[in-house]
Amino acid sequence: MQSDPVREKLAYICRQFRIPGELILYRLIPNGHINTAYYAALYDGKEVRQFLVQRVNWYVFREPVSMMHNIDLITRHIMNKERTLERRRRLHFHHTASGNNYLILREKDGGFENIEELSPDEREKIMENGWSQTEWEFWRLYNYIENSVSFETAEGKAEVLRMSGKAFGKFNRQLRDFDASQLVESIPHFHDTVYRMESFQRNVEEDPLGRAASAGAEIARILENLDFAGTLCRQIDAGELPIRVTHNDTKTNNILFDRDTLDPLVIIDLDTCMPGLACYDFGDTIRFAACTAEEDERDCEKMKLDLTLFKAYTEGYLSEMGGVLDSAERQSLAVGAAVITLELASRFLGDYLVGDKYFRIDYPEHNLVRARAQLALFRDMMLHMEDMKAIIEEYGR
Ligand code: GN1
Ligand code: MG
Repeated sequence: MQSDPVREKLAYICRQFRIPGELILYRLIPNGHINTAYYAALYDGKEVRQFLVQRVNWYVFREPVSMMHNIDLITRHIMNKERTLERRRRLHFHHTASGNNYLILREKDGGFENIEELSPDEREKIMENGWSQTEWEFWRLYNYIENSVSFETAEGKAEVLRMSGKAFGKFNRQLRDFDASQLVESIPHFHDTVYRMESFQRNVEEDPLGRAASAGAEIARILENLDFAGTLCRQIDAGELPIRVTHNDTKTNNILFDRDTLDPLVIIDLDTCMPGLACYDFGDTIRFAACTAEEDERDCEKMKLDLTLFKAYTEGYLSEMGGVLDSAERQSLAVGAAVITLELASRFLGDYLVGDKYFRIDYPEHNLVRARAQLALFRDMMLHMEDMKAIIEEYGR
């Protein structure tokens, strides 16, 4: 039989996480721009068990061990609230023999080496600069949620948006009494839009690959909106918006729904759960799914805000969070959608300028195309700001 290095690595990882049986099937799960995930099925002679095996991008998540600790605390907090033990409604991370919910490995001598085999001193050295090398890899393994489905876009379905709003609204509500001081910021300044704009301006000035000339119009569009970009940061500084614990990456593909009933089962990708604003979570789903084209649509004419989908999401979200948000927060929701969209445009474009180090790309100008699509959506959101606010008022009453 031909050797298959991916299969061998996944089989090794499953053994380290003490999963019995033989790896009979795996496939790459293509969504997500940062981490790399595989579906894996193992058969132990009696039953088939299915898992998600995921390599965490250490360059992006500089303190992955702390991040796994965050996730552990958050999933436990939610579990305690829910009192439901149904396996399909929770994320369960498996542990290695030394009790870690992660595994750090490297390829060695045609096989693999687990960092736990090294001395504490050697381990510490690797952990310190783990993000800046590619030799050591950070992996985790959790339960695969059966008969579930996720949505890359809402595909025009208002019901998907309504249910997504309910799911993220409930998630925000469940975390309202979570003590944020327990969390390590997995990515500092993640939605600090002022900081993001400063980094972007630095990327433009340095222009290390000479790409800025090919993106002049897009750069100008971002720079002319610097003041608007700072809106939420100014409100935070003025103490006008309360800091909550938020998900911060609320794309609809981060919710697993029951395939038959569309019941939201579980929210995944908790990597960026950190202190944040309610409007980040509200806004990022709007950006991703309440629109008429995909995040990387090449034809910007096709990219518009879809107010029917916006309305559906608002209804779902406020059915959970309506009684929790104060009036300043409610008013920030529509602005949040536009700020998050502009912020992501600057992140995509900044990454394009420095050589695509952060977001995975499928073709050379992918990040530029993504930035253009986000800017088109941003423009349409600004045109419909008052419409968005009116819908929020309607459901927020
Ligand atoms: C990244 O990896 P993924 O697809 O969950 C990014 C988000 C962006 C998103 C855009 C850690 O999310 O912030 O909004 O791409 N995640 C991180 O699709 O930077
Ligand atoms: Mg993510």
